This record gives sequence, C-alpha cells and structure tokens, in this order.
Amino acid sequence: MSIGVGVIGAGIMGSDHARTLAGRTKGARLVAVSDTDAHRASAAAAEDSARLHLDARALIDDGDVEAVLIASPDPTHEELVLACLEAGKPVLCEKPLAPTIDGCLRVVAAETARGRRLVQVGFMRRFDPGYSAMQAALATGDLGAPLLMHCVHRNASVPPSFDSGMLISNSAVHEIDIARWLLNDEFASATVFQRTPRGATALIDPQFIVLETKSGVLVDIEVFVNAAYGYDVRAELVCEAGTLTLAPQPPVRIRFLGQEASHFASDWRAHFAAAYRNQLQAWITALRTGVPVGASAWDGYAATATAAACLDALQTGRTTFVQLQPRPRLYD
Ligand code: ISE
Repeated sequence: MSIGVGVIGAGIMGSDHARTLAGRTKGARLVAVSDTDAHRASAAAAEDSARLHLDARALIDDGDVEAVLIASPDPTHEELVLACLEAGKPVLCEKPLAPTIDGCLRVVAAETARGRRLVQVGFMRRFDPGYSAMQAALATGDLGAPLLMHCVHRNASVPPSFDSGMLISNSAVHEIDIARWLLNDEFASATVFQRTPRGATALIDPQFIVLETKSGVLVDIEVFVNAAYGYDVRAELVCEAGTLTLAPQPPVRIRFLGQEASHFASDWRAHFAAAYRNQLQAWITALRTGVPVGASAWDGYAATATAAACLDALQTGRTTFVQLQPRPRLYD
C-alpha cells in the first residue's frame, strides 16, 4: 500500500512537490494539501484529487495523512515540524528547519525525546547526481584528503523582499550543508567579505564567505543573487592528489552561427530538478524501509548555526567562531 502524503504550503515549491508526489514518486500518493490561499491549495490538490485544508494543523491531524511535507513560509516551519513530531508523523521540511538556532534546538530536543528519527530537512543537493558523484569519488580515498572547496552560487535575480542576510540564510546555506556533508566535518569559523557593484541597492551583493572546518579545510563561497545572466552553481574540491569539479550545467553546448553557447536554467527548480525528484523518492523509500536518509534535524540545526555565524561575520566584519551544542546520539 502506498504512503499517504500531505503537503503544507502550495506556493512554488509546494506545488512542485505535490506534482512530483502525484506523478513521479513510487510508493506515495498525495492525499491532502493545505494553504491559507484556497485557490492555490485547490490547484495543487488537483494533481491527485487530494483533500483540501485551509489549516495546516488540520492536515497534520487528517487520518489519511501518514507523512507530511512542509513547504510553507520559513517562520512556520518550527511549529509545524513540532506538531508532526507530536502526532508521530514523519516529516520532510523545506530548509530552513527553523530560522533561529533556538528553534532548531527545540526540534532536535523534541525528536530526541521521542527517540526516533522522524524529521528530514529538504537540503535536496544531497540527492543531486553531481554532488553524489563527488562524494562517491572522494570516498574511494584515491584523491587523498580534501584541502579546499570553492563554491559559486548565483541567482539571476531575487525579489525586492530579499535582504543581505538572506544571501547567507536562504542561498549560501545550501553550500554550508553540502560542504558539511561532503567533507563529513563541522565548520569552526566564518569570515565574510563584501563587494557592492556601483549603482546597487542597499543589498550587500555579492558576498564572499570563507569558512574553515574543524579539521582545517577551507571552503569559499561566492554568493551573488543578482547575477542577471541565469542560475549558476559550481563547486570544486581540491584534494591532496587531485580535484573534483561539478560538471557544468546544462550538459549540452550549442555551436551555431559562429558561436558556442549553453543555456543556463533560470532558477534552482530546473537546475536541481533531478535532485528534488530523487529526494522525494529517497524519503518515501526510507519511510518504507525505516532507514532514514538525507539531512537530519541535527543537520538542519548545524546549517542554521553556521549561517548565523556567517551573518555575525557579515555584520561585524570579523571572523566569527561557530559554536555547536554536543550532538545527541540519535544522530550518530
Ligand atoms: C532559494 O530559496 C533556494 O533554496 C535555492 O535552492 C537557492 O539556490 C536560491 O539561491 C535560494 O534563493
């Protein structure tokens, strides 16, 4: 029997997830959608004739909902994840787990008290074929130990509501998570440099983040959210005996009229389409096998805490140390 999934939030990401669940995820069926905007909810629910709820809590309590996907606005995540934990329902929550460190810690404490992993955080890059291939190549040990990681994260543009801190908490947080995952290490410190183009608005953009892990690997992240030409994500890992570089996206180059070109995706949904699909499938498969996958609530906490150190470094202009609580055994 397939697993009944309820999706909270029918905005851009929620409706994408609802579509993937309805059509392309084996072993799952979309049974309910909730959004405060009935119009959006019914458009997303139509994917699988799912039930509509205007209230997220009602969706969590719906008897047909066996697992919950949260794609509502960031400030609602903590409360909704806690409600899922209370109801004993597994939950895949879009990043961030919670916007604040304390909020993440409350989720970690609630999950630890239940003694069972129910929370997965939607850091979908862990399911991207490119990053997965990097991890597999690193795991062979042939390249030796990692020394440096260079990352580029560019958005074509962002909405006017995007502020300077969001370059870190909303965008670079993906690099923070993927670097922790690839290097199997925690960050120890962060420094942020800024360059503001002429004629720019109040937004501090681009930013150049330099992090050092506990074992001394240096990770730099250029994050530039008004890069204009398209969505562009790159990564290179420099190891003792060789390097690993994400292959450029998209995989096709066109030669035409005396020029060579390739088209950038306009945003992350197209660029990471496979990662999003794989993430949902892996979540559903994990619910069936009982072996958790992906980013845990602890990873969600570590990402938010590291992003907070970067924000502090941006504001103070100084190097900030990352302070993490001891990791509960549930996450070993
Ligand atoms: C957006 O919120 C995301 O999560 C995307 O994955 C990221 O690439 C983008 O920069 C963010 O704004």
